[in-house]
Amino acid sequence: MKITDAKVFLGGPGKNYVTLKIMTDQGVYGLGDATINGRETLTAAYLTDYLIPNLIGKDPRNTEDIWQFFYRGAYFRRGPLAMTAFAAVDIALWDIKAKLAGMPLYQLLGGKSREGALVYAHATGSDLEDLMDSIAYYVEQGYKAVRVQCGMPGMPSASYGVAEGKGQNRNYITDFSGIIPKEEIWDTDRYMRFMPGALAEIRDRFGPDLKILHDVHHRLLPREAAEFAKAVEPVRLYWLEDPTPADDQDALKLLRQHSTVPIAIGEVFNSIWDCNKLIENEMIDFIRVAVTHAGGITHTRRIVDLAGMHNVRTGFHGAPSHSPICMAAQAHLNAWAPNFGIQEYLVLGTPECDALFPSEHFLRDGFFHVSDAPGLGVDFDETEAARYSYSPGSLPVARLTDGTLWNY
Ligand code: CS2
Ligand code: MG
Repeated sequence: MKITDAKVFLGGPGKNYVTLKIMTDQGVYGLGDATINGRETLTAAYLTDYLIPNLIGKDPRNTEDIWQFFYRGAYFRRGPLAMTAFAAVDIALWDIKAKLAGMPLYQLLGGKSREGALVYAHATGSDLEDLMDSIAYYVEQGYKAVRVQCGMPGMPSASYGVAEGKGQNRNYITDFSGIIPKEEIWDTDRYMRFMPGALAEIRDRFGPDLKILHDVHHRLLPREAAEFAKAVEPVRLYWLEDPTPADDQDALKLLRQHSTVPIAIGEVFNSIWDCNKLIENEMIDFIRVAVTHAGGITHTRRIVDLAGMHNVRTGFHGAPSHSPICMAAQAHLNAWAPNFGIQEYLVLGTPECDALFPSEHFLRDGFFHVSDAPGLGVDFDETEAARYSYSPGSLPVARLTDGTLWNY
């Protein structure tokens, strides 16, 4: 069996999805995703200029050899762009393998460990009352878990995760007016004074059963994070996400000494080498890699297995910019993973998205149900794809009130 061709498609409804389609001499094709927010043209080029020419003629069933060929063959290993480009190829090859086997992909991973996978939605508000309405909206939709982000009184500019309007699929991250990022002003003191009280009010309003998640988005120094985690402990959060910059694997030591708040980190990680110490030293409770940014199914399941050995559960990244192909691949990993925790869920459900990526996956009562169709269970409509093209976009950057460049 041989790979005969591969194509990269750039664009999507309000998004710059990078979709890979690998074709074979037996007519079976596979789909992969190389979408990385704000750098999409680079992974598309990595695929077109380097990986696809090396794929032609190879046997698509040798997923491991092809993964090693690209990872070791790159010489300059790892990093977000390479691992995302490798991931697209890997996900597409697993799609082909599962289609050849006539099975949904999770069967090749070890079968189902659960029927539905718990998901969480993004509740957001320009102020606390607006956020309360957004939470109520998702609770009415049947969600058991919501992430809560809101604007803070007197904060010089919008804060991370604050979007206008209600309902799903609002874009509050990528600004499609070009690649020059907007600058937001961040005030840690104001956040430390406001957010613990706001989280406590949310717990009071929605009671003990709602799973409440909050994303600090890398904004606090280790000492501040320890103080903040201690202050929010009574709220019994489901998790506190990225309290400190993720590249400092020692930043959580102080926090762990002063608080038992569950910690989730990992969305900016691209390989097991970015998080092995955090996992082995049991500094986190949830690992948040995205299969698209962490080298695909072949590498992500190694991270899941290492996490499982240390009682760390999965909490895969699934931001508004993530492609339905990424979400489908994660749905299969979530159906299998013995140490599954929760899935961030925001993508599927728009008519345009469903037309471009038809699938039988579905959400019911806050649980995601993976399709039993062979392969990933998501398809790609090339006629629909022709409607979309790349539009330059960027993530904001953050500065402190004295102008110091800070973590977005
Ligand atoms: C966020 C992301 O969903 C999350 O947890 O941290 O939305 C993140 O801001 C984006 O993926 C950046 O592209
Ligand atoms: Mg996050």
